[in-house]
Amino acid sequence: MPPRPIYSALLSIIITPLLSAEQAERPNILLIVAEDASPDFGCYGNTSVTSPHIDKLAAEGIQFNNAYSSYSVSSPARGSLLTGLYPHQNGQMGLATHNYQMFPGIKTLPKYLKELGYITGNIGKIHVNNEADIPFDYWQIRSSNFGKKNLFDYAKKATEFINTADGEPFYLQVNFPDSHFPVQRQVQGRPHNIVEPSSIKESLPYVGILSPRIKENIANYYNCINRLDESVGMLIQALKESGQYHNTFIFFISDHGAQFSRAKVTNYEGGLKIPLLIKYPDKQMAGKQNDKLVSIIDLLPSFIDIAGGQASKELAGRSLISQLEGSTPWRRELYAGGLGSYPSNTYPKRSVRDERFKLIINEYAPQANPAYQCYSNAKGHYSAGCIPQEIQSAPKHIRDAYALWSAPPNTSSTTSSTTPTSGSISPAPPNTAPHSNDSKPASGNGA
Ligand SMILES: [Ca+2]
Repeated sequence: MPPRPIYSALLSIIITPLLSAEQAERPNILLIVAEDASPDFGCYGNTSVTSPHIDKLAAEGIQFNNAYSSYSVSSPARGSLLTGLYPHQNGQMGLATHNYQMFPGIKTLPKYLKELGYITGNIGKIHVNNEADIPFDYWQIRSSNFGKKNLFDYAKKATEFINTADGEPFYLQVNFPDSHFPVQRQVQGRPHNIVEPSSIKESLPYVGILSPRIKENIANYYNCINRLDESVGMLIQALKESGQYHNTFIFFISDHGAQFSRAKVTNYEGGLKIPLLIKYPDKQMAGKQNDKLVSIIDLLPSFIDIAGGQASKELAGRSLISQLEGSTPWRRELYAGGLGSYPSNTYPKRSVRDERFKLIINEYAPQANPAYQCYSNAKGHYSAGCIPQEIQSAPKHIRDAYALWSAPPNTSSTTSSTTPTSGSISPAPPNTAPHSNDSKPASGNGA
């Protein structure tokens, strides 16, 4: 055997230890995406739901109490997740179902992470166009599965993907269908813990109305949350059985808020506020709470950070891993968009908020808001909306909040929102003009 050139020998001495160290520092990333779920979990203070698996992620990780989506409809929100950009920056300003799409050739999450040596997988719906620009190595269960059937398949596919990664660092995104409408009470025996309408004593804070019909919808929305938690439990169990749990960052979010009046498709708190939890591979952040303004646009920079890369400053978001702690200044304002999601519902709006106030621009005002009309018809995806008779029988300050949503001014500023009651319809102060504790509306469709 001829002697190896000396430079080759030196190179192997230099490179081998570096690669080993790099491998050891490259954890996996699991992103769990709920659908149309506001922060209605035990860890966020909801006592009507049963969410032990999600609560455990919070207990063993960091819980964000002021996390927001960029747009309260699926495709634009998920486009932000995949690009680290606001919808107007990446082009995905409406529903993929209605042929809205990102700008051709745009750089997306799997492109970034594959460059950094990660194997990338997606399970469940993506709902962003064009798929050619979202080149996951593995992609299974492409349907929306709003029927919520065969939920164990998501865990089974996760095991299959992790085996495919074969020890290489991986990014896996799992998109569950709960709690998108229809809000089924139970499907194939799930959830095991059923919430009955008779147990619902309070409306959702931003809805403010509790008729028997709304009560049943809220109970079944909570059943979706319970079913989602069971799905998360099965997925975490699969990760543990793969042997990779100890070396995986687990993120949990929703794409945007629940589909009730004054929530999804609006720029109110009920539409934009989302849960966000991060469980580190170890327990260094266990039990931490964070109140800073964070967003779905911050996820991609966080993943790039974990993977050992450096996110471009051209991205709108920032890493929640290395830039949130310490003395680095964090943002003081956060933005959100809203176009209407599909042509017949077009009603553009933009909002910006700080820790106390939100400003919403309704570009088509004083034209009536089509989202209000959709919800008041209470059909299809909007079936949990409040109908005119329910609104008319509500106290005056609630009627006024709905009237404001129906026909907003062009610009409205509001009190805000980082408090536990944020987004709620607060009691009208005596001898003052009634107001909503939250700002103006939006329009759009579900998905
Ligand atoms: Ca959605």
